[in-house]
Amino acid sequence: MNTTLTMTTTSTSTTSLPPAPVRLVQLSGDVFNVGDPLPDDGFVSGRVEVFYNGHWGTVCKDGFGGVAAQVVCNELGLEGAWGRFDSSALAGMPGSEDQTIWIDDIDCQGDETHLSLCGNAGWGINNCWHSEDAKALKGSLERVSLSRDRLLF
Ligand SMILES: [Ca+2]
Repeated sequence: MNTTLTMTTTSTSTTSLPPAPVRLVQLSGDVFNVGDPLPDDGFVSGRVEVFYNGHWGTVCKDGFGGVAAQVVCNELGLEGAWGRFDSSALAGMPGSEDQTIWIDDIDCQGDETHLSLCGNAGWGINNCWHSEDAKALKGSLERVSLSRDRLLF
């Protein structure tokens, strides 16, 4: 009698999720979506959100640096300057406390077409607070340096 032994390997590292849209929710409450035109001053910033399972959720800042911010800006159709920043002014943006934290432990290479294609812990798996919500911006460094936001590359 022949028996076949099947070995199943299980990855314990990060996973890659299907492409999911992102958006930036600005401090004003205005939402910047894929393909939206830049404001006249060429500056846009906000909380990074990703759409999954029927609703928008947030992204934890763990692993979210300049490379991940670049992926976000590329996905949004923004070229040029980019960055990730942490801002006390944005930390308590309305709405975030009610949202699911969809992505944590992000690990981007920089050439991903969607943020969700970067390595991460899996949908909804996180150990974060909303005070750690990732933010991203696109704008000139001159404009950024005039703000009170703290740039973290
Ligand atoms: Ca984490």
